[in-house]
Amino acid sequence: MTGKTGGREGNRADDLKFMKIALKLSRRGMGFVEPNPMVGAVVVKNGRVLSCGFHHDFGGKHAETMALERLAVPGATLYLTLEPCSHFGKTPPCADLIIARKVRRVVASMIDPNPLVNGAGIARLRANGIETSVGLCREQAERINRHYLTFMRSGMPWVAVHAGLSLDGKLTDKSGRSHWITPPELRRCSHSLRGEFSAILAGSRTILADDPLLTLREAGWQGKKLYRVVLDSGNSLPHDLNIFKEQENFPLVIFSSLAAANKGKRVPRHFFVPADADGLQLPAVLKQLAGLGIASVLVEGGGRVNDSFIRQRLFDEMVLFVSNKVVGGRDAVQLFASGAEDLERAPELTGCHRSEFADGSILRGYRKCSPA
Ligand code: AOF
Ligand code: ZN
Repeated sequence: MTGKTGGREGNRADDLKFMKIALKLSRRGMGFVEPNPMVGAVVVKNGRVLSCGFHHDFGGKHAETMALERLAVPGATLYLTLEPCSHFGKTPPCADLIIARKVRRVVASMIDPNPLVNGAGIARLRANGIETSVGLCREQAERINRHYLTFMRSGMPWVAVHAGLSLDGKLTDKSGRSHWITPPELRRCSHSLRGEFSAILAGSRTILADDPLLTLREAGWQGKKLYRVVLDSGNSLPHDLNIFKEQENFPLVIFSSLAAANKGKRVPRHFFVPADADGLQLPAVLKQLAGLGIASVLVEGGGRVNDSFIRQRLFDEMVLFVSNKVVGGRDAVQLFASGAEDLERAPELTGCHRSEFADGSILRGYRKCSPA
């Protein structure tokens, strides 16, 4: 969708160059802004960048305000990775600030699906004589904000399944040990991966077997709030486990079955949901997480939990850390142990990206049919 209300069109190559800067900027809010979007803003006049901004953290200033608050820029062009807001939320409408600053032209990557905005930001700019254009780098902008868009459109979090595998798709060796399947270099990356999400989720078996902290200790993520979600249908986690530590920065959320509710709540955010032969009903779990404002979940296993998310097609993305080892063995746990009904219905990834390391690789892709 593009539209003009006077003034000359900008140079396409320049538009692309400045929008790329805005997109790159927007990513600096990654991990800190959810469930709100990552947004980048660049103010340009006569081919020069006058100022820029991005959304730093949840509830903070919007990107447009960061870029325009101390600047009167009559005649400038503003590049935005998302339509400006038109509503009074935690902050006043950015569309009004853009009008007040006398911006001549706004180039935005996409319309904001937030029902409070949904085209009204762009409409207000146009009604005030500002030239607008929407859709430049839309695909890239949508991919960057895939968590936000899924959460806004479906009311459910974006789900990524994460696993460390041998070259032949095993999560463990035949004695059931998993810890050393992925080499140390890749394991470090897997910690940083947590930073991109609002929550990490694991099953009680993994928690009991490994007693992990499931926190985020990598540089660059200080101050980030990361929910730790544990599926414990029987409500029987002993209180001395590491997972009960550090709840201030890493709030613990537990899900147990309705049948285990009589054992009481172990943490303030302890929810009881229906269970069936498969375990806890995962759509009910995800719905509850969405209710906490969690827009993205990284599923970290173990084998059974990953298998349930894959079998029920309740994932949007897969991030696989693949070592160069061939482990083999009929008893070794596989990534998708229950298996597809047939080849045609096997889950498939698209838009895959592979990073190579000395001792393995990281494969990242979206489930075909997922919105990204
Ligand atoms: C952001 N950052 O840079 C832009 C947003 O609750 P509020 O007032 O922070 O408003 C959140 C909504 O504002 C958000 O869902 C989106 O529709 C719009 N734009 N939000 O957090 C930004 N530009
Ligand atoms: Zn705004």
